[in-house]
Amino acid sequence: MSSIKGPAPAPESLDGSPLRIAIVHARWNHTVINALVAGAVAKLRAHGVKDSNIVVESVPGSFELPLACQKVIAGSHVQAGATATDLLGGLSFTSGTPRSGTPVPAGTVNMPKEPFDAVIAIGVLIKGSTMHFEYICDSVSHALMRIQLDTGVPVIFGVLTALTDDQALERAGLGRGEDKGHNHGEDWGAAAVEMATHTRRWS
Ligand code: DLZ
Repeated sequence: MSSIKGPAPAPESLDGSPLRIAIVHARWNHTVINALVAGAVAKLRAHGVKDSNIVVESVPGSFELPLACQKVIAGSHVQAGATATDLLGGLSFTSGTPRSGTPVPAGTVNMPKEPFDAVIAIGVLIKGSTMHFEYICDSVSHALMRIQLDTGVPVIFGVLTALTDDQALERAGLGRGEDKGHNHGEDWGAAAVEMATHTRRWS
C-alpha cells in the first residue's frame, strides 16, 4: 500500500523570484546534510528563487542552529555565507557514511544586509547511547519555533531527528536499499517559498 504521508501540493503556484532565502545548516553527519541542502536549493531554484538570493551558512552542530538563525535574521553577521552557485560549484553531493567529521567548506561571498524572507535550518541528529539526542532535539526545536514567532520571519524546521543512520539516509534520498527514500530538503525548500510568500502577503 502506498504511503499517505507527506504534504499536499500548495494551493497556488508560487513565484520565488522576489524572495531572499537563507539556509543555515549544521556540519554534523555531513553526507546527509549535503544531500538535504542540495535538495532544498534545487527546490528553491525550481520555484524561481535566484541563486544570488540564496545564501548558505554553516555551523558546527544542530545545537548552534538557533543562534545562527537568529543572527542571520537580525542581519548582524558581517560576512561569510555562500550563494547557491558557490555551494553547488564547491561541493559534491555523494552518498557514503553519514557520520564522518569532514567539514562542509564555507563560502567567501560578501553578504549584503538585506532582510531574509525565510530561513531554512538544516541539521541531522542521530540518536546515540546517551540522552544527548533528546536534549538537543528538544531545545533546538523549541528555540527555532521561538525565533520565528519572535521575529515574524518563517524558520523552516529542517532538522532530522533520526533513531538510526538508515532513517537519516532515507530521509535524504540516500537510502541503502532499493528504495532510496525521499529527500526532505526539497519539501523544506518548497515550505520556505510558501511561508515567505504568505508572510509577505500577511504583513
Ligand atoms: C555532540 C553532537 C552529537 C553527539 N551528535 C550530534 C548530531 O547527531 N547532530 C548534530 O547536528 N550535532 C551533534 N553534536 C554536536 C552538537 O550539536 C553541538 O555542535 C556541540 O555540542 C557543541 O555545542
